[in-house]
Amino acid sequence: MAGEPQSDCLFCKIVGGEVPATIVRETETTVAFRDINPQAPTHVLVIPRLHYPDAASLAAAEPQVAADVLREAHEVAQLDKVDEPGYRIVFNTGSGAGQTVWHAHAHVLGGRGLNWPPG
Ligand code: IU
Repeated sequence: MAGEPQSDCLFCKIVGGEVPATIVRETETTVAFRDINPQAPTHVLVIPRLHYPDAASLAAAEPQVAADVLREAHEVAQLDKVDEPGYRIVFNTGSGAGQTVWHAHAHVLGGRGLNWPPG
């Protein structure tokens, strides 16, 4: 059921402590951890503790938690001191956009020049 932990979801296992991750910050509603395959000096994933398959379904069902994810993304950027000159928050949504893990997550990327348009 939406919002419930999924036994086959890697990020639910990280939330549950069954799979190790390099945790950066935790709140009542979110967990932030370093991406296992970093694409920038700072590459942190911020996820809701609740399982929703993507950012859009999270925002529709739990708008406050979606806002928590955004707030935490900025906290992480400040913690890693990449908030200046700037950082990027990415929600890959759908396989065509490169989404591979079906538990909503924000990528927080910073610490190097970030091109636009993205690849
Ligand atoms: P995507 O937007 O769904 O493609 O992002 C999934 C991310 O999860 C991707 O950057 C992976 O490197 C990352 N990741 C991870 O940090 N730890 C893991 O065990 C696995 C994927 I599988």
